[in-house]
Amino acid sequence: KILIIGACGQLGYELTTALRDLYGYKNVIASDINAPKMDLADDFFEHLDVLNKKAFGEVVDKYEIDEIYNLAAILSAIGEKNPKFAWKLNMEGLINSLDIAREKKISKIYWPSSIAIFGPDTPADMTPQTTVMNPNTVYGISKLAGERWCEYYFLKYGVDIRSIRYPGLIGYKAQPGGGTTDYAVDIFFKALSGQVFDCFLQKGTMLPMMYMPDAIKATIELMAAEKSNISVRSSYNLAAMSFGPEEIAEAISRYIPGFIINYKPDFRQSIAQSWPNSIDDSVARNDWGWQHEYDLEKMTKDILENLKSRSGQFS
Ligand code: VAH
Repeated sequence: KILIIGACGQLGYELTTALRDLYGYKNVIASDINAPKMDLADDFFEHLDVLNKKAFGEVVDKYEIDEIYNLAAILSAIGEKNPKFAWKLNMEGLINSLDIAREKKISKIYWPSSIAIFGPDTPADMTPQTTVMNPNTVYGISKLAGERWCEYYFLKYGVDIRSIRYPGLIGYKAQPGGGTTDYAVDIFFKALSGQVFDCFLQKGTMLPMMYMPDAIKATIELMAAEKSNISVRSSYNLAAMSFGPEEIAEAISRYIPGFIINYKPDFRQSIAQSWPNSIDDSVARNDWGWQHEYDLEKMTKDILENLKSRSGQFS
């Protein structure tokens, strides 16, 4: 049985539905501190605060869980507004997960890291798996420290922890939660509703990005990989595409002529500038055969087609 922590989040919601399609919903227990979205509100949903280790252990025992995905986190932008809580949730939530995995002999545990673990003095182009990492956001600091804890629990206690350094994730099925890359989600909704889009990043701010179906595929592939093929127990670099706001706006205006983007950078500009332009993910490609499917053009087409059919617009 699988337990998803943070199942109502941007990644958690799509991972829960993908794993339920794969293994049957009775085998994938969704949990979150927030109320469940409608199609998660079934008898396999638990209200769970990942900081409450006792309740966490009780859920693991109740369902005889043997695989945990801990996706609970405060992301980069919100983390800068509430740094102490971001550190507490991101770190204590991970440590609780690692301890429960160790104490209850959980077979595999997943925890997401991020390109936010890289900092302003990290080589910014084709950033390698191992390099200088001096993050200057609390979110990045917590994810870098978390990677160190993951490797420690693997080496010292044999906990089978697996992790991916996600780029900015773009999906249309669940609202993102306060990240710096989330302009690339909001832009689609604004374009489809005919509004001008005010982008909180400057033109030309290149960032590594990935369409959610690729991120879900990579997560499932990594968790299914042979243990002997996994050479990285901190967290894997992963990449698909890199673009700046003007490029995604241009891709959208090919489908929605006249779409207008304005640039009104705010505090998130400095966060974005501290991250790489592009990522070298050759270790993931070598270890477990990672291969992305969506580039900017293919993603834009897929999102607009799905959002249009969903809202009945332009049908
Ligand atoms: C954020 N979406 O913006 C997350 C992600 C690389 C960015 O970690 O905080």
